[in-house]
Amino acid sequence: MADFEPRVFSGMQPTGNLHLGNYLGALVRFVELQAHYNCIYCVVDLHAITQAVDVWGGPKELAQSTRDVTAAFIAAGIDPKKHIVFNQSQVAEHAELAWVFNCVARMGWLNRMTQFKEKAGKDKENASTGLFAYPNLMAADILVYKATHVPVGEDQKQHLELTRDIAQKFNNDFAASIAEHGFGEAYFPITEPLISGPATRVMSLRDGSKKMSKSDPSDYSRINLTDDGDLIAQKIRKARTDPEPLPSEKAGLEGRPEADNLVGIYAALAGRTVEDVLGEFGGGQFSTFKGSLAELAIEKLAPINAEMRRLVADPGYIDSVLADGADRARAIAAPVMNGVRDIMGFIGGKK
Ligand code: AQP
Repeated sequence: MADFEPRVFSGMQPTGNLHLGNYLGALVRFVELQAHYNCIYCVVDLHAITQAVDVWGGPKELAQSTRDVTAAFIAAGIDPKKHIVFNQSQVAEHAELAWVFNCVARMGWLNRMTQFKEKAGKDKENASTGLFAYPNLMAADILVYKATHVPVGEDQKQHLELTRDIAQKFNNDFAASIAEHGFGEAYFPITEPLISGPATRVMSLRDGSKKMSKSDPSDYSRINLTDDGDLIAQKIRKARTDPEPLPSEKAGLEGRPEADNLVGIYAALAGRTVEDVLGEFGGGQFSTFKGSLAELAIEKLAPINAEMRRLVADPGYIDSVLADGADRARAIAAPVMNGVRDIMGFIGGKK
């Protein structure tokens, strides 16, 4: 495989408030990776509209959520000057490459995607075709920058495997044209998923078998980055648990998804191991543990919350960050897309 310049890309949907799952599963890692890579972080508004309008809320809510997610990125520690932060719809190459990938990916591949099955639910006939083709757009988001590393939560693993399959098929199907145009033996990298945030799968506070999600109708299922201290404490107090005390060993969490989730959240926020946390709280009542968890969550999230509020109060600044990021993203994406046009035989590729 040809050498590709290391580059990180990842995105988050502006479908509502970012929550603790987005934070621990992805955002914390986004921030760390800045020290080692050139990073591109995208607010994926074209993905948000794949769901029903009442889920993403309509035009005004979409604009607001896009600014909120951008504010969360910056408040959590992403530097939009050193790296790139922008919203997807400002760089048309994402949608253009996604169309080509619609023609590379196979129906059978997409039919296996569990996220579509979960989000479409029983009413598959009524899901948008965009929701079905979502993973092709995600592959385009990543590959239009030839990104080599993608930090995500566990739930996105399958989509990243599909991204790798699409890159491989494109490189194989058009190998002769890729070589003929001087791009060597592979045009797209086979991207590495980085699934290693402090908690790669945070579950709902109401149901330990469902992941914490922005679009869950119950606000008590998640801790939003915008929640104030009182609300965080209330949500943790009301989080579902079982009647047993906490175990002292990790094995004792088996078959107890709610307990497992809360202990995992504590460990991730504290930067400690699950064993260590159980060493402190094992044998005790949930109420004591929940009190400490609430304190810890408030301590970690309050500074981010305060900074988000400050940033959101200045939409002009947020919009200027997104515009500047989009210009710099486009400067990388445009030549990659031009190369695709040449490879595909589209006349007038070079601009
Ligand atoms: N519960 C989670 N635990 C760990 N990581 C998570 N991520 C999402 N939920 C969890 C990671 O956050 C990143 C951004 O995800 P997204 O907002 O683009 O979409 P999503 O995965 O579909 O998240 P939601 O909250 O479930 O959104 P809705 O409800 O709008 O679909 C990804 O890296 C994801 O893995």
